[in-house]
Amino acid sequence: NSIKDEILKRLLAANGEAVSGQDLADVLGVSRTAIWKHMQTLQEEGYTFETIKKKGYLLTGVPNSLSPTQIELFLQTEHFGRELHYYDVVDSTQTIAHKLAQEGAPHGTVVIGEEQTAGRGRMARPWESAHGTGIWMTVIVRPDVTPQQASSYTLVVAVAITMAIKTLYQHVEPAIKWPNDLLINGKKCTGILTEMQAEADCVQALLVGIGINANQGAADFSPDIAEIATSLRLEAGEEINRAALVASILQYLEQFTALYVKEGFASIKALWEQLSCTIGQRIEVTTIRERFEGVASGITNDGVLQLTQDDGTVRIIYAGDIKLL
Ligand code: BTX
Repeated sequence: NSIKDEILKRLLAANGEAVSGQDLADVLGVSRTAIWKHMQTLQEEGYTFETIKKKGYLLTGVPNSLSPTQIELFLQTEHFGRELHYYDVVDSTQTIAHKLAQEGAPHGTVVIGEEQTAGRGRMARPWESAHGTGIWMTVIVRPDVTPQQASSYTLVVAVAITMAIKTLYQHVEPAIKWPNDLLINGKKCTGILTEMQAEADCVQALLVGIGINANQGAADFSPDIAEIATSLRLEAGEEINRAALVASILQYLEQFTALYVKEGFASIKALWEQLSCTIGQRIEVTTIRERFEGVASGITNDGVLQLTQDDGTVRIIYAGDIKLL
């Protein structure tokens, strides 16, 4: 709703000053009653105001929510996040995105839930997604690439998220752990789950699930993950504006996706290597079939991990979990 957004923009820009309802009505060309109705809606969304006699509305609090209104305040993309499906509680944003993609949702469509009751990671592992604390979202991407090429897209997403976090929280140092985690000080703060709808040689859609621990405190994680998980707030030492972070991620993602479609993963590889904590490390790899160790020696132009074993043989890893030793 654009009038409501305009009102909100003006209230935010007023920076602690009251804004007169009459002025708002005049500038936006609507009635005082219309303004009042929009203020009611904003209040329902969690914005708080004081009404100051003869002066107008004073904004006293904004919700830390991921409502479209909040995100649009920061959004600078062309496609990503321009169609936004926002829910309070969902089973998994992946499930909803799969359905929307099948129904033809456009490139860049985003699904967000404040809480997931059945959030999932790879291989059906559970992903903890408590209410209002994190960013639980799926982006529907329709890149013009083959299913084989698409396997490196998770790495592109990891780069985009890392860049967004570094831009907004300069003293936080996220590092990418191949293939789909971001660690801060060795603990997991973000996971990425990329699923695909494809035909033999054509990608219909990638469903890019992004889970970011934003405002959890240490006691908010279950005992299962308390030792291995962290949140941005714990690392940055400040409350995280989730809407601003979502907008920044979508902007980097739009940019890097365009580059990736045009020039392939090779064009992002150097940046990935720079942002990763994997290369040069001794690691243990677990695949569905086996477990082995070696030094992560590099990554190919397709995003495949190269591992040098102690006897000098080089193996390539398409999929699996790694542990930094
Ligand atoms: P993964 O398989 O690499 O990691 C899953 C593992 O991470 C779990 O087994 C558990 O040990 C740990 N874990 C679970 N929850 C958390 C958490 N909140 N913080 C840190 N560690 C955790 C990673 O899979 C991919 C996760 C994608 C999640 C997004 S959220 C939006 C979208 N919807 C959905 O259902 N999944 C994706």
